[in-house]
Amino acid sequence: MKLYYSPFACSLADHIALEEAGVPFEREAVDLKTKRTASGNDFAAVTAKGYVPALVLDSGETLTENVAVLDWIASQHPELSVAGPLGRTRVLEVLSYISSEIHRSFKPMWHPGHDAEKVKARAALAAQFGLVADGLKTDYLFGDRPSVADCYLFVMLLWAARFHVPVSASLEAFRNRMGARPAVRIAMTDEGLVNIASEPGIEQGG
Ligand SMILES: N[C@@H](CCC(=O)N[C@@H](CS)C(=O)NCC(=O)O)C(=O)O
Repeated sequence: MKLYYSPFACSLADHIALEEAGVPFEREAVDLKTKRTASGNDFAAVTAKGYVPALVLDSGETLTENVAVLDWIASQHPELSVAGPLGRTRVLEVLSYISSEIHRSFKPMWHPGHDAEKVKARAALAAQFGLVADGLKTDYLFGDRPSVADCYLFVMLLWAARFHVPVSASLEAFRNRMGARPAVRIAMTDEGLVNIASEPGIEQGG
């Protein structure tokens, strides 16, 4: 199994989930501007979509789209899923909200200029994170251990810190809690992410 990622991109969620699962996997960085992989290959040969994450399974099939990749990881590793009749649906509900609302709202932040759009995006994000904070009643979204949804939320909160989006004290505490997990430290170290909130050199994402 091989994860194609870009440092500090949304693929960090999948990277963290695979580390949390404790499974062996290969990983290769992708330059999102040139669309070349670290070994010099054309990323279009992996996925014509040209964006990360892409997870090549041992069967040779390639999965794309964060919601699908994270759902697949949870299906293989029940400790990262949520039990009960509505468990999987609730996780998909959060993953979809993060993907289609929060992740999308960050788009203007990744591009130079567009100051008015950034002001609007920051306000939208503050409201969206507020909704998530209202639902955070335990250490993690669904109890006392993280699911794949927490991995994705954590990455969005790193982006919030990077782009000065205000979030609640409860979400800041969640970010610190996730950030202290050994699997998260490993994934972030692998991606060369230290002092990420103030890291000015990382511009590929969104
Ligand atoms: N629909 C995709 C979007 C993934 C996405 O936006 N990936 C970004 C990094 S966070 C990317 O690779 N952008 C480069 C590009 O689109 O050219 C998903 O949800 O997985």
